[in-house]
Amino acid sequence: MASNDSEHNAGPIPSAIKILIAGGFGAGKTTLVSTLSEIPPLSTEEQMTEASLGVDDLKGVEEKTTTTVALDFGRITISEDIVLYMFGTPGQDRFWFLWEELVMGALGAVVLADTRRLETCFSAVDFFERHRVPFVVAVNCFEGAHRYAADEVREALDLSQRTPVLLCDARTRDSSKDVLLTLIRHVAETTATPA
Ligand SMILES: Nc1nc2c(ncn2[C@@H]2O[C@H](COP(=O)(O)OP(=O)(O)OP(=O)(O)O)[C@@H](O)[C@H]2O)c(=O)[nH]1
Ligand SMILES: [Mg+2]
Repeated sequence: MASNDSEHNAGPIPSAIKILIAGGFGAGKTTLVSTLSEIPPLSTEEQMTEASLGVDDLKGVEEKTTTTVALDFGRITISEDIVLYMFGTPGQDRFWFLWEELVMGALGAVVLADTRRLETCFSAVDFFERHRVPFVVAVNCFEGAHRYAADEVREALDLSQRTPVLLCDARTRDSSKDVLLTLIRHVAETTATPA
């Protein structure tokens, strides 16, 4: 049988790292995954209909017309031997059950906090603390919303000093890359010196 040269020269299979991009409804999770992904991201965006009125909490994000109903998926190659897979969680409370599936095998997480509704990321913080998954909090700065300092956010969310908090703009690549690098460093430190 003819051999396929490109297959033979492909080199070692890179290690895969799974991380979650989480946070409250409308915090910018889908945006962050698509900003960072080197492949066209998979997203499961659906129109919000009148059926969600009274079910989904739209306060502060009334202009939002679509929402993630399952997950976002993207990939970024860190080096020849490390590939990172990003899974964005759905933001609505009614899809909360999916988080238990998504967290399996995750090495770390980004919790996106929304400056317009900081309280919507409480449950994500709580979730990763309970599952002992190292996470960073990235405060996605929306125009016109109050600008919090990182330390104010740390205090409001009652985070330990070890948990990195940084401000970001999920729409820009450099800022989103900073978030990812901070998470990778934090995961490495946490693994080396567990709390
Ligand atoms: N001004 C501003 N807008 C942003 C930023 N990040 C996201 N957006 C916008 O906010 C809206 C919602 O972003 P999404 O990425 O869909 O939020 P999400 O967290 O995935 O939302 P759900 O999946 O419904 O929970 C989009 O219209 C984005 O363009 C940001 O950093 N600044
Ligand atoms: Mg989304």
